Amino acid sequence: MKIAIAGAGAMGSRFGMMLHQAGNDVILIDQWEEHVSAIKHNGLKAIHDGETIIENIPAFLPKDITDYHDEIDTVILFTKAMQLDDMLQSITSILSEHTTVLCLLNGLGHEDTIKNYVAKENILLGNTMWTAGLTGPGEVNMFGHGSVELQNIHPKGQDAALELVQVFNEAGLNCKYSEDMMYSIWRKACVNGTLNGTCTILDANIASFGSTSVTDEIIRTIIHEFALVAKHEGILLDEEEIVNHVKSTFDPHGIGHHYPSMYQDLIQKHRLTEIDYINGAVCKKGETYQIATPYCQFLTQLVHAKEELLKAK
Ligand code: NAD
Ligand code: AOT
Repeated sequence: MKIAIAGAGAMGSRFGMMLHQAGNDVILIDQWEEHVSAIKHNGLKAIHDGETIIENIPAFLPKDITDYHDEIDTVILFTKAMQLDDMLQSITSILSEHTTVLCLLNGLGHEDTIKNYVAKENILLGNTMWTAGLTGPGEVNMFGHGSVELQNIHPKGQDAALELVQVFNEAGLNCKYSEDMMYSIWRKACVNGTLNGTCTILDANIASFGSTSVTDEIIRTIIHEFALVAKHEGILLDEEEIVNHVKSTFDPHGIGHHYPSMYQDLIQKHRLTEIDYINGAVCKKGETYQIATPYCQFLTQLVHAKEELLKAK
């Protein structure tokens, strides 16, 4: 399959690497010049569970993608939430009526942005429990195991969705066709809503956050707030199952050593975060539905305060 990764940061590099290793025709698109240049000159380097792998994968800056004329079967969107609109604007030249676009970003509401650029028949929504971190230009650290879920938003997109599930599984990405992707998106939003802001403010990885005496109460309260709001949108979250799902990530032999992407952004790189698309989105919806979401609100405020203190950009 001919696949373009739109946003070849930590996760885009991981997926690009695994899909390329499985024999797909992959291209990477990213605006970070040093990163693209390093991949062009030295290949994409990954430390995969301690072992170094290098793959030569074509990499492009967005300004150069307009010169690219091969038909792309699938675009995988992997920017941060606040970068999605700009990315879609810069890749319109590679989107044909036969191009399927899969969104794997964390957070809520991305379909509204994508619908401005892509026909509904061509949109797939998904999410992933894989993790990754960039260690420098052209270098990605990938450890632990994960999974992917995806689904078409229009019945006409189902064949493309099922084909992509197969391509992902051939690449070892452990992918499942979701029968209810909006539920899956809210379930993953609960993972990020309980772990990303908290680990960022506490300067902790997932396992450390999981080890405190107050963690259980924090995650239950946040998940309850998500569930109250989701219910207003017709999505009935199984809170107990989701609490256990979040706790399953604490295992230090699994992905417990992962520092969430929000931590990587704000604490390590002084970048603005996706908090407004996770806990912040739940607060905003809560205001509309007149549901109090005090833990989500406080966490959103703390993360924004930290962004200010660190002069995040
Ligand atoms: P990242 O910041 O490492 O990568 C995003 C990349 O997109 C960057 O390299 C950036 O240069 C590029 N980009 C942004 N706007 C662009 C534009 N207009 N044109 C070209 N390139 C552009 O982010 P990430 O950690 O890979 O996360 C991507 C998404 O996946 C986020 O929604 C995140 O929450 C989610 N996620 C991350 C992890 C993780 O472990 N890192 C795990 C699961 C999900
Ligand atoms: C994560 N991490 O989604 C993934 O870093 O944004 C992130 C992220 C799977 C399980 C637990 C955390």
